[in-house]
Amino acid sequence: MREDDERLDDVITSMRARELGRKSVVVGDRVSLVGDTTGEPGALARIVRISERTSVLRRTADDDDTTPEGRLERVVVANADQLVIVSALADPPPRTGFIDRCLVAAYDAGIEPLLCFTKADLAGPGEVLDYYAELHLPYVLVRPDSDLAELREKLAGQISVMVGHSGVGKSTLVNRLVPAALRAVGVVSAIGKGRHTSTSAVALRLPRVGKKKGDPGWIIDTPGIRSFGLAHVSSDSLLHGFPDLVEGTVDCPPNCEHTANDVGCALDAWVAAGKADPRRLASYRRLLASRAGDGDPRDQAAETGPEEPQPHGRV
Ligand SMILES: Nc1nc2c(ncn2[C@@H]2O[C@H](COP(=O)(O)OP(=O)(O)O)[C@@H](O)[C@H]2O)c(=O)[nH]1
Ligand SMILES: [Mg+2]
Repeated sequence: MREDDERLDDVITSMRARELGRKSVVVGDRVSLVGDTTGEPGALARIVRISERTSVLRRTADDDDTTPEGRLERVVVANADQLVIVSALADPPPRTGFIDRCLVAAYDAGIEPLLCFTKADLAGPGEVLDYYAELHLPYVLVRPDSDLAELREKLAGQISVMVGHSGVGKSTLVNRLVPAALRAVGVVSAIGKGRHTSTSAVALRLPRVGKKKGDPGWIIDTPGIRSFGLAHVSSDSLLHGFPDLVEGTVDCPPNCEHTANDVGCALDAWVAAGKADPRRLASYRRLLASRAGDGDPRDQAAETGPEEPQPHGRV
């Protein structure tokens, strides 16, 4: 991404210079270029420096990736300001286990979350908003006939990363926000259930709409992110995604890990006293358990519990 505004839309082909060593360049990185930066056909620049990242969003490599990295955490997006968690209100229904996981990843990465509920023409947000009532999270509702002005306002001046399950309407939304993006809608490959057709993150510059002044922002589409590995997040950091539970841990014994097996964990009493929704504690503990487990990330599908439908089988 370029900083000098008048050349923001230039596309400059560049390659990593040898001095970068093994350091990888990811979407959102700010880089220093040398060489031919004219952007003319055939021009090639070199990336000689990656600026310090203000935020880092990681994911666990997919279980079915046969890469040598295996399940290592990989940086997918750098310097994002906002994580737009896209969730349909119906078809498929919202999965709070996935949203909770995204919230933890956002807070851990130092990125502000924004809930974006699509398919508001099919169902209302009452139930899911009730679940998050204590968190006072910013949210927007999207339906086919909404003008997206509210969403554009929240994206303005920001670098936003969009995540969400297959089928929730991400590509539809990106195409409406950035008509030139031409993202494939409703397409999944025939190989394997719900496989995405594309896995690389792509940054798209939001167009100016009407007479609005200022930077409309960037949106980063991440078709490849299907889960966030949280193995690197401590049980206390995991709590950042559950601010409604934090105060409840004050009376915990030292070194309490807050699992269901921790005798004397004060969270049980906190919930029993009606200070927080028991579903929130259950969700926190599912995340704790999935993080502790060394198993296949497919098992994370169990996180949302049997009470919720699992149309896509993965968190
Ligand atoms: N009713 C309704 N359907 C939608 C809405 N947004 C997307 N869809 C449909 O949901 C399906 C999946 O959309 P897509 O954009 O491919 O989802 P993605 O997998 O998240 O990229 C498509 O058939 C869309 O037409 C919406 O706001 N309301
Ligand atoms: Mg899509």
